[in-house]
Amino acid sequence: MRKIIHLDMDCFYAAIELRENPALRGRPVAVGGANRRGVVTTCNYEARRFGVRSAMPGFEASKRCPGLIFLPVRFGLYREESAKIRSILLGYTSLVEPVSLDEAYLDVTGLGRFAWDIAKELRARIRAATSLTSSAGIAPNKMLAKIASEWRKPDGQFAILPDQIEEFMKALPINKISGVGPKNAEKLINMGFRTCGDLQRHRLGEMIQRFGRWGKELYYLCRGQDDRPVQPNRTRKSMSTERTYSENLTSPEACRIAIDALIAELESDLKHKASQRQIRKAFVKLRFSDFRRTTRECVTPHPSKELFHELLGEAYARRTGHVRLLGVGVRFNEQIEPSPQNLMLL
Ligand code: TTP
Ligand code: MG
Repeated sequence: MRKIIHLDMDCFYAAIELRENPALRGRPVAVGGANRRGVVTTCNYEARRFGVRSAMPGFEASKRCPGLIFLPVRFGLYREESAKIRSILLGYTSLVEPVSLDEAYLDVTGLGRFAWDIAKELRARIRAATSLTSSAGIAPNKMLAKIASEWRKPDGQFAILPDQIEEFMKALPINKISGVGPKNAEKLINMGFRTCGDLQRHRLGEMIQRFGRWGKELYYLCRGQDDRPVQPNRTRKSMSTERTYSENLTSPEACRIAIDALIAELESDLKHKASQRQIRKAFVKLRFSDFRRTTRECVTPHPSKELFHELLGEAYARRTGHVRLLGVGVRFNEQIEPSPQNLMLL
């Protein structure tokens, strides 16, 4: 049985900005979203009380919360704080997997201490070093640890013990499962699945029949089973861009037009973030409105736009239907030495 901690900083960007501008404490504050087209990256609890949320356009946020104070985003500063936090975590174990600037998984199985105490201690250290509060979830796997870290937010921690999992999962709403976003959640609910307990009533074969390959993942996740390892210092194995469309793409032509924007984005990312890496394969990924997914890939050191179009054509021919997600990407050759930058995602 593993012991996993999921650590998540509270209102991360906003908390840093408030530390830097203490005069704003107690007032509703959003980071980002000040200009016409921008969105709020995050906000403090005072603003959340008015219904302001991450990814909300600025105009919507100020409608909901008239006195809202918008601050500019300062990624450099957030990265510095993130690096301090990361080094505190690495003081406990090298099995640290950063997920974003403010979030990481730790596998503390082998440390011979109560995970609860480790979480308490590392949160106190983070607070001492940065004056920022964080929350932690403790559980036998990543999915449950992440769910648990939200439970006592802000500045708290919660553990899900092995013998509580069965009971806990039965009542858990399906949108808490890893990989079930708002749209999939809505569809599942329309199909009569509201809780993980509802999903558990179906056998593995039925799940696969209904949801394709994803059905297999769901089968285990809805039972609270998740054996994904904590992956430290991960060097990128691949790079991709993908988009979920609010209106399904209903023809090969619509897919071709949409994929060009993704290819351009991928090219720019490759140039800026992976210019030294050798490409081994290119792939195209499709997800259909009925949950089916398909991927086509081929070996190539230099993927061209024409090649992606070809892969798209093949993928589309395999299963025709309404496409709700398109992705393009590349897989890299193994890298021998992980560079220091790889320690820090972003
Ligand atoms: P979260 O952990 O999702 O949010 P949070 O830390 O601000 O708040 P909470 O207390 O609920 O954990 O995301 C971490 C940071 O990532 C957040 O401070 C800003 C950034 N972010 C975005 O830029 N866009 C987004 O849509 C989200 C969700 C987060
Ligand atoms: Mg957070």
